[in-house]
Amino acid sequence: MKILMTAFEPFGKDKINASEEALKLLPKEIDGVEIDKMILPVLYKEAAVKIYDALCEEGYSAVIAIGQAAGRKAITPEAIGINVMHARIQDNAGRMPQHRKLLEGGKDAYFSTLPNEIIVEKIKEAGIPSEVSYHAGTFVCNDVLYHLMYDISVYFPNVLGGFIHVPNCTEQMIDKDGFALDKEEIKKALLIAAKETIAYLPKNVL
Ligand code: PCA
Repeated sequence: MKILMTAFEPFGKDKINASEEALKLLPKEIDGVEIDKMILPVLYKEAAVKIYDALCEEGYSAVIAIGQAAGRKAITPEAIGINVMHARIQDNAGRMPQHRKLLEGGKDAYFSTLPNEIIVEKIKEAGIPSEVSYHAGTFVCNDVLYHLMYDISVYFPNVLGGFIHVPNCTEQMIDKDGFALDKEEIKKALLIAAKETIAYLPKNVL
């Protein structure tokens, strides 16, 4: 059995992305389950297509997509992806869609199927701030969550999926103020999220 964990390359003014820095620190295997890691481009559509292609090629039991949300003060599993693209900054191809739908005729929203409340409880027990978020924004992370859950509902109904936003990591705060977590702490939280997702999988897929 394998699960896929994705993070993002840097975007905007950032030289690094906290999600990528933390994902790199995770082991290749967790509780006997193989972890495939993938770094996604910060591109509307292409990032989501990369996950779809991976799901077609490999038999994943779960997909945990991860991204950075500067300004967040906690590890925030996202509950919902909405059918909106509206960019405040350019994606890495210079695109800035405004007030558009991700999927014409698509449902308004899809929910994550990760055990978000359990993940939050366990991360808090480890002394790391965490809460469920009900708004993944309208940039590329929301695109990935919406399309991942659309693809799962239509093509891969046995796969668990969802998205986790992480705060900035301390390395990004050299020339700015604001909240950040050590990348080792973020890694610890993501490890807990993976463990709880694995524990939540139906026993017959193990
Ligand atoms: N965060 C952005 C996209 C890539 C990332 O790490 C977002 O929240 O949409």
